[in-house]
Amino acid sequence: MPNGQSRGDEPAENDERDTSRRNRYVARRRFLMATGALAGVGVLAGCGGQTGETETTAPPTTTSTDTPTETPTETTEEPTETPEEPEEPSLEERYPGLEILSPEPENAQAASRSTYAGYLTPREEFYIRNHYVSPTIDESEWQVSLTGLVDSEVELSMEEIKHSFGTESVAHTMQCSGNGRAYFEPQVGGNQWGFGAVGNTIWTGTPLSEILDAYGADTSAGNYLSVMGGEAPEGEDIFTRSIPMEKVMEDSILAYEMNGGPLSKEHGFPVRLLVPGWYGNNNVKWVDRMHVMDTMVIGEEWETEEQRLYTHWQQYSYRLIPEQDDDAVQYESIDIFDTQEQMENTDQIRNAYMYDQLVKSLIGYPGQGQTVRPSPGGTIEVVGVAWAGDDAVETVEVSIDGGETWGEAEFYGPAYTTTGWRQFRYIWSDPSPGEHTLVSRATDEEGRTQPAIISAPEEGLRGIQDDKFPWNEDGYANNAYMPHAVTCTVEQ
Ligand SMILES: Nc1nc2c(c(=O)[nH]1)N[C@H]1C(S)=C(S)[C@@H](COP(=O)(O)O)O[C@H]1N2
Ligand SMILES: [Mo]
Repeated sequence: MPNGQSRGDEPAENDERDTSRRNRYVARRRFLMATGALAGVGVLAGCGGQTGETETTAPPTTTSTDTPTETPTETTEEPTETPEEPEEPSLEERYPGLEILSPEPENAQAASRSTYAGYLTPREEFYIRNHYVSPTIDESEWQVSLTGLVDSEVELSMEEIKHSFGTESVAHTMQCSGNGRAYFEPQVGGNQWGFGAVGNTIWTGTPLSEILDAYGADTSAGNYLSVMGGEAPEGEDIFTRSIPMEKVMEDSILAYEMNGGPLSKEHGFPVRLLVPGWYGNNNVKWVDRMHVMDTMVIGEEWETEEQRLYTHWQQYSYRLIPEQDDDAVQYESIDIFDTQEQMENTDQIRNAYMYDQLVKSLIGYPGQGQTVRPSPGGTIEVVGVAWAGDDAVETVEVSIDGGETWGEAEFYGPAYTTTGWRQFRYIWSDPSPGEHTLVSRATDEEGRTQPAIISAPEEGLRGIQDDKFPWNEDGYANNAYMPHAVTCTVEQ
C-alpha cells in the first residue's frame, strides 16, 4: 500500500518499504489522482539501537534514488549515459567553519567561538546534525503530502509551496538538544557536542497555517502535525516529530531559504520544517509528509513488529531521562510545551519532550585560549549571544572571575524576531595581565536563569535545582554556564 493511502492514524504498511522511494511517490500520486483526492486542486493537477540522539548508526550509504550511482566512464569514445557531473567539493571544503564529528552521516559543529560574535551565522559555520546521510533531492520532483484530519489530502510540489501561499521570514536560533553534551560527567554516549551545535539564521518559507487552512485541516488546539523526513534508508526509523497544533498555527513555516539563499542539502534542501525557538530536532529536514492527528505518534499503530518506525524520534529519543528511570513515559498528548516548564511539572510529564529551548548564552570573544590586549583606553570588549527559545532574553551578566562576581552586559545589534538570539557586550575595564575565566549567564522574560553546573547522576534531579542542571542519560538541553566558560590570557 502506498504511503499516501494511509488514513486517519494508520501508518503505512510494512510492504511499502520494499518499494523504492520514487516508486512510492509515483504510486501515491497515481492513487490520489485516481480516487479524485486531488479534485479541486487544479493547480497541482496542472503542474504536474536505541538511545536517542546518541544513535548515529546509519549505514554508510546514501538513500536517494534520485542520484545516479553510475560513475562516469573513463573512456571518451564511448557515449556516457549520465552527463559528467563536476565532483562535489568535500564537506570540509563546503563548511570551512565546522569541526567534523562524523562524515557519514554528516555531523559537524562550529569550530570557533567567533561564530558567536555575530548576528547571522553563515552557512559555512552552521552546524549539521544528521541521523542518516543527507539525501540529494531534485526539487522539481519533490512532493510534500498532507494527510490525516484534513478535508482533502494533497501532494504539494515545491513550486506550489513557494508560490501558491504567502511568504514569511523569521530569525531562529537553532540548537541541537545535544549541544553541550560533551560536558556531562560521567560522559554520555553519542556525538560529543561542545558549544558549537547552534546557529542563528533568517529562515524564509511558507506559513503552515495557510497550507493547513487551505486544505481544511482540523487545526484545533490539542491536535498535532506529525512531520516526517524523507531520507531514512530502508529499515531505519523515519525521522518524525509531532508538533503541537498551537505552535504550528502560531509561527511554524515550511522553510526553503536560509539567510536569503537556498538551503544547502545538509540543512534540508529543498524544504524543512521550521519551528521558531524550539530545539533543532523539531525542525524536520527534507520534509516528505505531514499528517494531522489528534495525538502524537504513539503506540503500535505507528510501529511495526521490528521497528519503532514513526515513534522512535518522538517518544523514545529527545526525552529527559534521569538515572533512576529506565525509559521515558510516553504520552498521547501533553499541554505544556515549554521544555523547562515540563521539567518543573514532572508529576504531569515525567520525562520532558525537547520542544521549546531553555535560556542560554555563549561568549564569542575572547575565544577559548586566546591571548588578548586591552584597548589604549585600558578595556576589553567581551561579546556574545543569548537566546531563550520562543521567550525573550531579559538580561545577560558577564563574569571575568569564573563566576565570583558579575556585571550586567548590554544588548546591541538586530532584534529581528524574539526567536533569534541577541548580541551582548560587556566592557571589561582594567583587565589584569594573566589568565582569566570568563562566563556569561542569561535570564529569560520568565525570570529563569542559567544554572551554574550539571548535577551528578545520583542526585536524580528532574529539573533545575540549587543552581544545577539535571544530568540525564542522553545529555540533552545543557544550559549550565560554568562548562561553557572561556579561558583567555590578558597581555599588557
Ligand atoms: N529528516 C531529518 N530531519 C532532522 C534531522 C534528521 O536527522 N533527519 N536531525 C534533526 C536534529 S536532531 C537537528 S539538531 C536539526 C539540525 O539541523 P541542521 O543540520 O540544519 O543544523 O535537524 C533536525 N531535523
Ligand atoms: Mo539535534
